Amino acid sequence: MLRILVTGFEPFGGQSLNPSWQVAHALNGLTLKGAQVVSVQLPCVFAQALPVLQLTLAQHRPDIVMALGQAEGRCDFSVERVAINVMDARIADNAGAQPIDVPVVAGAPAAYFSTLPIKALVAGLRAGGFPASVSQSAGTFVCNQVFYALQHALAGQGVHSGFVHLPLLPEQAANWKGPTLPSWPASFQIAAARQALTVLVAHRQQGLGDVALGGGTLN
Ligand code: PCA
Repeated sequence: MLRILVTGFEPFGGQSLNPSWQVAHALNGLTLKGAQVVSVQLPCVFAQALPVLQLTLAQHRPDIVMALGQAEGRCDFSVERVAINVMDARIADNAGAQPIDVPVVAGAPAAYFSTLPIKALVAGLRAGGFPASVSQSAGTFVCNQVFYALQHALAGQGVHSGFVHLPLLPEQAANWKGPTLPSWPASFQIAAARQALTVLVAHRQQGLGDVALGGGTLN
C-alpha cells in the first residue's frame, strides 16, 4: 500500500479560509487503488512550518507527497516545477515575521526540482477536465519554503514529492480587495486534487518517467 501525504496551509494574510486546507482535509483518509492518504495542516509561519513538516515526514514516511497552497490570482491547478533556497516575504507570516533574502537552508543548493511527474500530472488533469499548467515559480513566501525543505529532506530517497498552488475559493474572491481574481469552488478543487492523486499513484505504480509535454513560458 503506497502512503500519500497531502499537506495544506492554515489561512493567512487576514483570510479566514485557505483552499489548500479545505482540499487536503477533504482527502484525509481517502483510499485510492493501492494507496492511502493522510493529510496534515501546516502553519503559515516560517519558524513553525518546517518543524511540523519534518515531524510529519518522520511519522508517515510517505511514498508520494503533494503539498498544496493558495495562490491568489492563479486560475488553474498550478503544478510547481522548482523550489528555490530563499525566503523574501512581501507580507508578514501569521506570527508577524517577514524575512528578506534569507536562505531556507543555509549552504544548501540554490534550487530543487519537483520529483513529481509534473507534465504527466498536468496532462492527466486536463484529460479529466481540470484546467492545469506548470508554474515556474512557487514564490518566495512560506509555500516555497515548505516546498524547498520538502525536496531537501527527501532528496535522493526516491519519494515523489512536489507542490501545487490552487486558486482562491469563490467566498474569498467575492470579498477580495483589489482586482477581480479567479476562483474555483471547493468541490471542483477537491475533485481535481483527487484526480491528481490518481495520476500520481498510477505513475508510481507503473514506474513511468515523466511525459514530454510543453509546459514552459516565453518569459
Ligand atoms: N500560500 C502562501 C503560503 C500559504 C499558502 O497557502 C504561499 O504561496 O506562499
